[in-house]
Amino acid sequence: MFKKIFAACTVAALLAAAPAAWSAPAAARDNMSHALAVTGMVETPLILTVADLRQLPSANGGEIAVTRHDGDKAETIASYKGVRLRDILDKAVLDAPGHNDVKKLAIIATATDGYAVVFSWGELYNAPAGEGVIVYYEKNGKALDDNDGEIALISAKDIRTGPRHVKWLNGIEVRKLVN
Ligand SMILES: Nc1nc2c(c(=O)[nH]1)N[C@H]1C(S)=C(S)[C@@H](COP(=O)(O)O)O[C@H]1N2
Ligand SMILES: [Mo]
Repeated sequence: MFKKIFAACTVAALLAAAPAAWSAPAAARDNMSHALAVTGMVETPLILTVADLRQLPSANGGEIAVTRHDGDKAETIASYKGVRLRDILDKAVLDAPGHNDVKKLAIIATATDGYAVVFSWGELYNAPAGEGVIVYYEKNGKALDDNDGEIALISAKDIRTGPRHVKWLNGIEVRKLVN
């Protein structure tokens, strides 16, 4: 089930990458994300593990190329399975009581290595892009490995899908940019 954030130590314990018992050669291993924290302007902050994400309505995607900003192809994903970012935000309930509050919200997706990308309420809820913004936990029919796991995000309708492809996703922060 979904847990509210009651103690900072719980957050720290869940989000910290577990130290490898033996010296890991791959840097990617240390970046593994074990949970997704939904924080900021939400009524119910959440910490979601892959097991929690599996309980939300799933959104699946077919073949997609991950292209870098210069057009080079980083990888081709055959299929992926996850949850629409919108559905996660709806679970947490946006804290925006005023008629115009939602329009001032930025939604920031962060990763364990410090990478971060920005979305707006407008594009997630009121533009074609929102349909394709998916937090995923399976790629090509399998759980995500060290290279981008356990949780990642893709914005499938972006022109170049690389920049907002977030590997090792561990945070969704909702921030009100304007008072
Ligand atoms: N966590 C994280 N995700 C990331 C990045 C990163 O540095 N950290 N780089 C992004 C960029 S700029 C691109 S183009 C794609 C593909 O990058 P790659 O070539 O390193 O796989 O991953 C994206 N996701
Ligand atoms: Mo990139």
